[in-house]
Amino acid sequence: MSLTAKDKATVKAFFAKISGKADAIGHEAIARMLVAYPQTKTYFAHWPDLTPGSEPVKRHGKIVMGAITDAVGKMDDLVGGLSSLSDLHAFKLRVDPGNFKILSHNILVTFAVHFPGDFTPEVHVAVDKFLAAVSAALADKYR
Ligand code: HEG
Repeated sequence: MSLTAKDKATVKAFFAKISGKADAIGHEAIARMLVAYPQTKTYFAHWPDLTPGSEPVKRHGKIVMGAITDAVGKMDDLVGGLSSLSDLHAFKLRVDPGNFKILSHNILVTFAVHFPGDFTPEVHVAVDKFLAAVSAALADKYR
């Protein structure tokens, strides 16, 4: 399951390509997650508005995509690099780690919609492996 050197290079090249649209991608991925998997809304009950296009959804999309883009630079040590973020999700936010897979799915869908040409099967598998590795690192502190 770990990323090969080729996977890592593919992920880096793809994220370089999408960087200008990262905020919009993040927004759409979070918006899709909340609409298509409404059970995820429980974690955001404190937001005034959870609908697509709302300020909190936009803000959170930007924050999450920023953290994922940052993780691209930490691919050789995701567990170490994401340790404080894992701590936050495990002990403060108490997000069930199954939700990481749900968000990853919505990110992949959003990439496919916005970059149909660049999101080849080869990119798909490399980015899927990367998001799974990010999710595993985020779940590292749970027990
Ligand atoms: Mg999490 C906050 C990253 C999945 C629920 N998330 C955050 C923050 C970051 C982040 C960077 C801000 C941390 C801070 O304020 O210091 N989240 C992040 C990543 C991923 C992820 C990289 C997966 C790839 N988060 C995730 C999932 C859920 C969730 C699947 C729930 C379904 N995150 C969550 C909540 C907050 C954050 C409830 C606090 C949001 C707020 O109150 O603004």
